[in-house]
Amino acid sequence: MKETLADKLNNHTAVIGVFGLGYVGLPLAIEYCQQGFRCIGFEISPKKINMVNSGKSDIGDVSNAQVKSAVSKKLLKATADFSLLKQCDVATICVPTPLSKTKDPDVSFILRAVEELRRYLHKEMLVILESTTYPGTTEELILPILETTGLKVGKDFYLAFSPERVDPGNATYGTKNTPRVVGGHTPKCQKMAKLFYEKAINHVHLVSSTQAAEMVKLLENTFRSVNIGLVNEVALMCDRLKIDAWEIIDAASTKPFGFMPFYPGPGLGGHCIPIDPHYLSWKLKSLNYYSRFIELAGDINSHMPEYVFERVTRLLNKHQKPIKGARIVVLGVAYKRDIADLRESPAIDCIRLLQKQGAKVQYNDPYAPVIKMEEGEKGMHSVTLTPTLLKSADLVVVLTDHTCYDYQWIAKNARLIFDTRNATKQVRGHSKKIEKL
Ligand code: SAJ
Repeated sequence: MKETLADKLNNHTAVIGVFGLGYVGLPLAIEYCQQGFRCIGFEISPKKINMVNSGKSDIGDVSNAQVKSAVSKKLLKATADFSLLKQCDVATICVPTPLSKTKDPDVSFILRAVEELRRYLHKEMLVILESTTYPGTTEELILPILETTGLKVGKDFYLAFSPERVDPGNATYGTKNTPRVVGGHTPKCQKMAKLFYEKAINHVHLVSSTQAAEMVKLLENTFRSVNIGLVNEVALMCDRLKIDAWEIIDAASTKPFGFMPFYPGPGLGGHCIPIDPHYLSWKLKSLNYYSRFIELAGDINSHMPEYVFERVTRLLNKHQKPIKGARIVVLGVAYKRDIADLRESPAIDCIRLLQKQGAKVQYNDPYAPVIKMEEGEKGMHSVTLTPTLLKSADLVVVLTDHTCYDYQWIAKNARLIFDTRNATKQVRGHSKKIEKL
């Protein structure tokens, strides 16, 4: 009697296929290797394939030792040979879902993975999409492609959606202890997906459909984008009211119920929060609904670099220093603290705006030694932070509040600081030279 998928999951002989060994796929594969499952990572990047197979990780949340251990135990291998999908009992799709130039969803990575899956789909296979996408993607886009094989969903193979919830750099929550939301296309699909995730993840939360699971993720990230947009607008209001926005937010945070602090910043970075809500608004537009909150928050957040530029110009003027020729040192260019990721980083937009008006900008970021600016723009290298560098700057701008910086030392040596992250809140004795967003 052929072993069922349930049997293979229960005796840990199921082979797990992971499309995309990025910040979602690699931690997921490692989790399953640690439970003794064999995992095959399907990658299009030869560099990534060689790196993983030589026991190395380029993902901050996964150590080289973890990859080396999984590879040496022959539990993990990376490959571009999609025919190995024949050996897989589960296939999770963890590929990027960016926006196109016209701000429409770009599901081409998902489609490329599903096309390969179609060629090797077999009975008792479980397919799970984890990439963040608009409600309906799993049922309207993926299912029809897989059913061209003649296999029936819920009977021959199983299909589910479970949103990834990776928070890069989060030392408390990782793949294993972050609750998983799972929606199956049929009850049997859901049952199999639940059984799969329970083998490596502490808590699984079931919802009634793949659309519901797709919508959960978009609510989570739209919630962040809209609240960050709100607090960025509060910063603009407080600027006009001559009130310290950070003081207001800290005070509001003393309310033990009904409030959750978000903080102003130079804009929205990362590959999720600036992008995911537009997947939702795009889908709703196709249903003749205009998602006002999403569009408004997107507008406010995307204009924060221009606001930072306006504040910097105003501050330099106050010190009789024109922006043109001003020597500016930027601290931190990653899209958020204590990580190396530069994707959609608003810091780069801020630097570009300053350079465009003739400022002489240098940056320091211990996590980002190089910034590859756009086509035709000169790349930049992180400069070493020295007292001389700080003293010679007309202005030091904190754009990313890495915790490795000694802000007291920076304030001691800098002549003037514009702090967009309230990173200098613990600094004593230099308040006259510090202005905050
Ligand atoms: N930001 C602010 N003010 C805030 C919070 C964030 O300006 O109060 C900025 C950050 O500096 C960053 C951007 O927003 O540029 C996104 O920040 P983020 O903390 O949401 O970080 P991400 O995008 O790396 O991770 C988020 C996850 N973060 C948290 O839950 C804390 C989570 O929403 C998702 O797991 C993840 O996106 C994802 O993959 O969708």
